[in-house]
Amino acid sequence: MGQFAATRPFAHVIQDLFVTTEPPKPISYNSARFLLSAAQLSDCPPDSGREVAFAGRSNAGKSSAINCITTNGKLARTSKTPGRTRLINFFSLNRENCRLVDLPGYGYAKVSRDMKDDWQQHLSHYLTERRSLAGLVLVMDIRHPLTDFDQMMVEWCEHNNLPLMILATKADKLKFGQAKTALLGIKSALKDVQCLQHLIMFSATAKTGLEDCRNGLTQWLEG
Ligand SMILES: Nc1nc2c(ncn2[C@@H]2O[C@H](COP(=O)(O)OP(=O)(O)OP(=O)(O)O)[C@@H](O)[C@H]2O)c(=O)[nH]1
Ligand SMILES: [Mg+2]
Repeated sequence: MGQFAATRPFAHVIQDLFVTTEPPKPISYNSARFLLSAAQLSDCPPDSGREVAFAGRSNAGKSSAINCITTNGKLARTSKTPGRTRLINFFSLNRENCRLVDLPGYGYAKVSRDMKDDWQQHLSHYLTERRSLAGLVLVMDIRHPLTDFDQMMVEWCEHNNLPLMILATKADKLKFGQAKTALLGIKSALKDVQCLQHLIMFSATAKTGLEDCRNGLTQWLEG
């Protein structure tokens, strides 16, 4: 004991015993990097930590929303052609084991029935089995909100107690008053939905709602 005690005050030794790790860094969305693409659940990264998945109709603007949030226009591939994102794409963040997930869009008509069934099966497998899923971001075009599929997703979240955020996106396509009315319509239609934690008017091009969206994601990812 002699030598150690002689060079370090006792109070510091005690302090070191309790202060073992530094507090984690705040999440920075600019840090997002492509991690991997998965065709099915077994290809996904290990199911630990926390991730937030973006779901919604084909062409709704999921990949564009992810690119806007991460300030990286090239991160998630976007396209005018619906059905672009066919795999589950994972993006890592600067916090260990925190991920954003771009899900394949649903409701894309121009693919074969078999392919559709295949995607839907992978999607529902992911949603039901993934334990690290901390919340779902449902992206819908503010001009065409709450399609049958969207409502199914809302009901699914409600049934499974999964926190839900809705991004009513492409708000730049409407006048502000029209966008506000559309948002109120969604709010009123979903007034009894308990799992809905954030309903945000969004635009990837105008960056509307970006800070609210990031704050909601951080709340879920930091737990
Ligand atoms: N004006 C405007 N266009 C947008 C916005 N978000 C997306 N878009 C456009 O909508 C189209 C589809 O966007 P994506 O982000 O590829 O849509 P997605 O939901 O990822 O589509 P899938 O991968 O096919 O499921 C692209 O042409 C985008 O540029 C937005 O906020 N405003
Ligand atoms: Mg996409």
